[in-house]
Amino acid sequence: MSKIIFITGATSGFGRATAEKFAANGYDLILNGRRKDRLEDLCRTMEKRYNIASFTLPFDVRDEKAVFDSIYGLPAEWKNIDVLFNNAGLAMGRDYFEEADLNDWNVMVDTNVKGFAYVAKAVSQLMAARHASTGSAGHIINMGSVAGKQVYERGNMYCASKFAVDALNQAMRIDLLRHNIKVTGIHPGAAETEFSIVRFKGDEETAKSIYNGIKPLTPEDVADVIYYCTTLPPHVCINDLTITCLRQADAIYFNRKNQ
Ligand code: NDP
Ligand code: 8X3
Repeated sequence: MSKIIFITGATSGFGRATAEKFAANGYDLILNGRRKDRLEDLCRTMEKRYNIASFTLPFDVRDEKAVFDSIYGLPAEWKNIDVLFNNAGLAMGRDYFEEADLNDWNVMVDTNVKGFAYVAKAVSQLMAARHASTGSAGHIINMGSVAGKQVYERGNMYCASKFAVDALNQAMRIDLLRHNIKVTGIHPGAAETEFSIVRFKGDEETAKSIYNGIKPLTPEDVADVIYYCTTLPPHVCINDLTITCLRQADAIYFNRKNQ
């Protein structure tokens, strides 16, 4: 039986690249996101290209009932999840604190914190049950950010949501110890995905300017690191990992000169 990875936010960026990386290494895929057509296209492509099986699980992670019903309703053979890549998330807006849009704040907290926690809770229950019955343990990989390690100007609620991810990553590592579940937090810096287009609400010029003078991470760079974390011996767990491109030191400092 092949191993199974469940990826939230698989319609784009890190989620999509990670789906391909794991499929290329023989994993079967459970893929989530809201854009159903993209999920179905990706599943068909991965099945044909890598001869693996796949299952689409389209839901909005903010919808508590949809999250728990979808995950608990998985067919028995798909409940044996080896790896959860808890990745769905977004930034909305880049405004000064007092000028920020409350709707943007609500969407970020509902998605990056509450939705993130719903998915992890549902899947960790499945992993704990499987560990109790078969002894086989799972691995949860949580998508944080350098924005969850250091606050930057006009990052306010996005940074707060990713600080919460960092706290929940640490909390899961502690509470899930008794089930031998590995928990890994991944904290990338700037990577060129649809992230900035979403953050700047379709303003492609501003989105592009984020990467001026640097060669940012690619989704494939991050997918390679995530895959590596899952290849370590059973007794070894990477708890926390920050990755940036060469020209980014942390959430604030970039070397955009001497291109
Ligand atoms: P993308 O915009 O390319 O991908 C985001 C993914 O999240 C999409 O598949 C989107 O799918 C999904 N998503 C968003 N909201 C929801 C929701 N409510 N329910 C289900 N799925 C949702 O960006 P990235 O790949 O860059 O972002 C992935 C994660 O990485 C995010 O958590 C982000 O905060 C984090 N990150 C990004 C960095 C970057 O520079 N790019 C750096 C550090 C962290 P759909 O719209 O189909 O629902
Ligand atoms: C995304 C990276 O630097 O835009 O989490 O916050 S950053």
